[in-house]
Amino acid sequence: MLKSRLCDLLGIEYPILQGGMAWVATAELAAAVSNAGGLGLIGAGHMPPGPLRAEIRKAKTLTAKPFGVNIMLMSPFVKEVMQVILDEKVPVITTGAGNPGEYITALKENGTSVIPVVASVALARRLARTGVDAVIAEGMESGGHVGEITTMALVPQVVDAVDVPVIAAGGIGDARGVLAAFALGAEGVQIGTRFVAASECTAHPDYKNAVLKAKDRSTVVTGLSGGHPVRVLDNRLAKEFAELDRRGAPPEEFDRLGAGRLKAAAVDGDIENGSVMIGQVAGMITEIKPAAAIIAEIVGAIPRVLAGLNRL
Ligand code: TUI
Repeated sequence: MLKSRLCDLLGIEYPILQGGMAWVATAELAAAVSNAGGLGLIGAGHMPPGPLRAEIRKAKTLTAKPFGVNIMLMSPFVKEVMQVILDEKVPVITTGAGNPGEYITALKENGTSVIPVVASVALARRLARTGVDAVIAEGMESGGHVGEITTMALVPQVVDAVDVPVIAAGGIGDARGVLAAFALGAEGVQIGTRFVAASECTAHPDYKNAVLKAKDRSTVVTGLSGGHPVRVLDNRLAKEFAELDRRGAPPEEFDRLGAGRLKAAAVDGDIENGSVMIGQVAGMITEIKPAAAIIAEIVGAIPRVLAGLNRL
């Protein structure tokens, strides 16, 4: 029912990619999403090469289907991490928070599909010329590091600018969002926040419950004045960041305040002083269930949503 050229490209049943959330998207979640017919990803974040290799090997024991790794290009380990991807013959990588240009040739020669996240038309255009397999156009509804444009405005502009398949991300949590993205010209979707509330997600229970408790206006973007805008739950830490924004603090102060906070939230469950990186769709997520049930629910609701559109 839900098919696109992305399915053939990546060897998956449904064109649904799981967001590569650092500290949240571990081998267990990635394997569960891949086993359910989507593309699961391990979020490498700032992981050093050794632990990442172990996580990739664990995922290989949990699924025989293709899975990927999301690489955060601001990581201090990015060069070593790329070598791990090559050694382990990871079939797909997505990249975030930067330009993966210098790594593309080696990855392609290795047989790894490269799918960068872009938050602007200019970067999409530049990267499409370097041989990437697809791009993820991520709107500012997403959790974590974000650009400035909404999914609704960004996706069709990226679709018009590049020939490779475009995957929409940001603000997509159910079948309505998936079909809206396809209406904008996307050929796939990346879903993050909905999978935080997957049973297989190994994040701290309080982090997962923060998604269930969140309403439409529960997140804010911090760091807008300091160079790295990040969408997070509006908690005590977010208010400290807002104070830095108000007085135009230098980027180092943002980095110092943010250090270790994602782990504090996702692993230790400190959802007041930690960085709870969830998107605006959290407001419509009300239950924890297996990744396979989430995907089945999304795919199963497509005909009903389509029928509603056809009645217009
Ligand atoms: O990367 C993400 N989301 C993330 S990364 C992350 S870890 C982090 N922790 C603390 C501070 C900052 C990050 C948490 N969430 N999404 C993909 C994404 N990439 N969104 C936006 C971008 C992006 C932004 C600017 C990609 C490229 C870019 O510019 C590169 C260039 O050269 O123009």
